[in-house]
Amino acid sequence: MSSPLMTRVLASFADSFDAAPTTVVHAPGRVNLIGEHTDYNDGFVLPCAIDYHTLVAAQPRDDMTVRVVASDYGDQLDEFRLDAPILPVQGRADQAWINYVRGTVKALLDDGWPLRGAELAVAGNVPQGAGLSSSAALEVAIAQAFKSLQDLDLSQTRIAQLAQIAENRFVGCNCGIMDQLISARSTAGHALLIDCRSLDVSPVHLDTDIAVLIVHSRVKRGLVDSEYNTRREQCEAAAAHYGVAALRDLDEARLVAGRGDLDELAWRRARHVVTENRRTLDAAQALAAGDMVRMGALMAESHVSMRDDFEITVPPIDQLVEILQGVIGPAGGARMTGGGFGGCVVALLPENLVGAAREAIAAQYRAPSGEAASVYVCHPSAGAGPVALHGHA
Ligand code: GAF
Repeated sequence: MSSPLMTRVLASFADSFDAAPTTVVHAPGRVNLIGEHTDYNDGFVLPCAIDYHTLVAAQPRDDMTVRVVASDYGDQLDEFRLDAPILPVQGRADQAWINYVRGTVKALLDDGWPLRGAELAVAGNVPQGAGLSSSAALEVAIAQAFKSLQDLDLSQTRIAQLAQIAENRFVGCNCGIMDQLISARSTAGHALLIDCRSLDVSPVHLDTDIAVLIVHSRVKRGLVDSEYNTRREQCEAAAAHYGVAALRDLDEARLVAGRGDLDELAWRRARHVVTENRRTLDAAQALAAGDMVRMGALMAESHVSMRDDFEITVPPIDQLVEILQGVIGPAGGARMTGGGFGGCVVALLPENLVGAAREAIAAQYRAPSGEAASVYVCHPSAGAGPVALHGHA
């Protein structure tokens, strides 16, 4: 756990509430290794949590008021009551964080959890707007804070589901379950194979000599919401054409045999999802076996499928992937990660190639804005939970 982050959340709590918290919890951001746009098709994903987190420091109140201070937003304070309607705030971009907090609290209440008032300070270091799930980390951390404060018998899977409900119904983003589930349930040192239908998870060990490199393209993810929703609709239309509940239920033979009069675009969208599910299952096996040549080939195929069939990459992202593939060769792989239209590329590569990858990106890549890419070397982190206060308080 980053000590500067802990110091910041404790200072924010002390300044705002004139006390020390009784509990501190964390929830990590994530990077998806493979399995893109498969979660809302009831399919498979293979993300890992990263060692960038949201921390929430908390203490209980003896009334029904919740007060939340956001260290990352100039110590803005939000206050609302649990026994009155909880409504979203509209408008100001720098207040958007409030809706993730209120939405999660409302989802907990609607699910029947007997919440009591609390004072909360929030601080995070998950890069924002990069597609590394800073919002899922915030939602999961808020639910985790109430779980810890009140000793609620709330499973980590239910936390993820309620966080997703907050995002879908309160924030208004129609995301799948991947980001919240990996933040709530991951295991340190492992990626997590998630079956997004059953919500069964299987940790997959990552060799410690393999680095997880995340490269932020600095391309603003402009169309992400509208394009994301369009992709969901196209997938649903394709599933309806094939008469299946979700594209998860289709294999490649049926995809071809049952095409009929399905239009070319919807068919390509379906082909991405069907082949990506197969690649994700294969990738979990390859990683578990330490077969980085196979893993790299699957990551390369995944990128091509996102570029040509699902059409969610952009030229600067394609360029970053090519630069990384040139450095890594068959020793690992690189692909775009996350919802698309900008954001980040993920690479798995031997530790001893990290320096060369950094140099190649610095020498060969600039975003359309002229900015250089940011590079993060991450370690697969544990999922949300309490953080020991010892030595900090
Ligand atoms: C975003 C969504 F939030 C996830 O649910 C997932 O669909 C992803 O895009 C694409 O794989 O991160």
